[in-house]
Amino acid sequence: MTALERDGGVIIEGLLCPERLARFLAWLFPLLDAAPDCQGDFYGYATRRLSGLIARVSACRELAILPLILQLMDIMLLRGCREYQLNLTQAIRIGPGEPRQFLHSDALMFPVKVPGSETMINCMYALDDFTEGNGAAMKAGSALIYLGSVIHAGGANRTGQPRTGVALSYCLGWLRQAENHYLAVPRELPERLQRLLGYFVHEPDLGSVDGQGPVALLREPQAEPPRFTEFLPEDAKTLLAEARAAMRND
Ligand SMILES: O=C(O)CCC(=O)C(=O)O
Ligand SMILES: [Fe+2]
Repeated sequence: MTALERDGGVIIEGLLCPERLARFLAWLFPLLDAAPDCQGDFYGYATRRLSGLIARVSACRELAILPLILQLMDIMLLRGCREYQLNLTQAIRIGPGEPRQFLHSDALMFPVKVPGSETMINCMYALDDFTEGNGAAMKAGSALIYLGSVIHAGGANRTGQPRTGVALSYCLGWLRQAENHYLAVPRELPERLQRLLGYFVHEPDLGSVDGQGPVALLREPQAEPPRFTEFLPEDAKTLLAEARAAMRND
């Protein structure tokens, strides 16, 4: 069992080097400065949230595909799906005076339990120093990776300064994503990122367009209409091929 499973969360210190952190802040903070406070007893009233970070903050594209994070997701989420996806990108700036958030687990948005697997894993990157006074504890540039099932809450901010983090969560590839990336992101992105955003077919046959994988649709249209194709796991392909061959011999 990994430390993440045993403890429900792990902090990776210094995951963002100072240069990457500075680049992130330069893009994100002006957007947060201009954003209105949220309105909601869960989201808060002295808290600002900003989604669509893949489109808005180019530095977030690197963050979404950090090799160490994807290796962790491979271990954790491929237990419950054949390919996982980005669930949500959200900057969270908890302002002075915001009380402690309602205790919750982030995976509550998915009304299912999957035997042997989490439905989602969250990565919270600290962009400011998180302190006991402002509601949490880790240094800017560190990341807390925690299970979707873990009960937690943003702590009260009792200081005069805001506390800013960025949450990127990943979920099983056959679930609906919290963020509607299809409407939020531009069409031109690296294919790895497109797949991670949900432009893929989860085998068998979940999420195709005209019998094609959705990434094909994002590219140039083809002259000939492509053949309607099936998307099957390897073991199903083998079984079907054998069954078809046996029928030919009937
Ligand atoms: O920003 C935080 O400290 C946590 C926020 C949180 O848990 C949430 O909004 O789901
Ligand atoms: Fe949460």
